[in-house]
Amino acid sequence: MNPVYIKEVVLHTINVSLKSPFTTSFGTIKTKEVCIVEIIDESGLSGWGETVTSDEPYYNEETTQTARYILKDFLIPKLIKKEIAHPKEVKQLLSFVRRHQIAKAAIETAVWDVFSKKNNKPLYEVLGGIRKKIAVGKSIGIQNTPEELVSKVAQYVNEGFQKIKVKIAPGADIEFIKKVRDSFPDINLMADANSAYTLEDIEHLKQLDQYNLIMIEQPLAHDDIIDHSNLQKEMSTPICLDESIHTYEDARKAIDLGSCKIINIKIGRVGGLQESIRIHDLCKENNIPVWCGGMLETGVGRSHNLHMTTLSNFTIPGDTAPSSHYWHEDIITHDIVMDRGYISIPEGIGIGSEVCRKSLKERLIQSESFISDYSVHPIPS
Ligand code: OSB
Ligand code: MG
Repeated sequence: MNPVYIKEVVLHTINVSLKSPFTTSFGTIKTKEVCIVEIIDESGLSGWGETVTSDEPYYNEETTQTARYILKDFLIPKLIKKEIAHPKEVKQLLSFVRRHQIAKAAIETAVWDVFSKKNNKPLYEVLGGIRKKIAVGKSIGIQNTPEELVSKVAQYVNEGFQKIKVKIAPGADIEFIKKVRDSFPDINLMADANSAYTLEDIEHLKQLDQYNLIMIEQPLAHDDIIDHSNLQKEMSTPICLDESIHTYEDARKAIDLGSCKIINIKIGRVGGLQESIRIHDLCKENNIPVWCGGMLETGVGRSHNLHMTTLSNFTIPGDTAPSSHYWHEDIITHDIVMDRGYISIPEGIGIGSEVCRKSLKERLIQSESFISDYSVHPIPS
């Protein structure tokens, strides 16, 4: 395949507003800044990536501003004017920076897009995907009452979503899940706690075992795998890890310890598509199914999610709802739509879309272009 030469990188910082606020155990998101990364190669093709951050470090330690800073001062200087033989090399090139996975993923995914475009292939083909359409689930934020939650679930089940994920927190958990399960005995149902509990809540959490959930996501601390292993021994509901998994090594250790039976892969949280593929393959070898988590992405991050979900071990519907569930208007040229619970992978090259310049302009805070060699700090060669 043809290499890509990174001629220019542009960081477009934009402001986006969700259609409705999204509440989790760590807070409520309504608007956020995101940084859209554009890589331009020598033939004038653009590849796109997105920082799947929000303004506050509440889901994890990164924010849009920290990601922008790490991109500008460290990651872009490393990649500018470089020839990349294959995007799987980018992870190694960026490894001189510790962590900052979301910042790394934003530029790494843009390299995958421009590389696929350069080679005239849709991204899923370059990734080794096996599906042309993917099954879709819906993540529902914490509602005020069990009744409001049930009416939301009814709406999404009617729209055809193949999995319903309910956010839970102390005070909005057992009663809410019970009400949903009583109303919908047969749906694929799961709960996501975003680290709202500790091992002291073990008897409380065990009450969830009676509701036939396909999993409970990240019940315990964001940086834990030991307590999750102990909890999994006591609970019949499969545990899925989200926040705890930042690398292949994290996944390997969690699987070894029996800390989870399912893993949620988020491209941003693990630093890019290459690391996502490695975790996917490891899970497959160990009979751990995976699914693609969501970070309230614009069409750019969402497109990368769709392409990744075509890999064979993504056997559980992801949090990859269509654009219209998040935005009045998305920022990409081919809107992401759902048909009877499935999203088709666009056939175009790369992610199958470009970013719409007009949409960028309407939401723009600033565009910063990087075109020549520069270094603010010493960058290891
Ligand atoms: O824990 O999966 C999560 C959104 C922001 C931060 C963390 C999470 C979420 C979601 C939203 O669950 C999923 C979506 O994008 O629809
Ligand atoms: Mg989660």
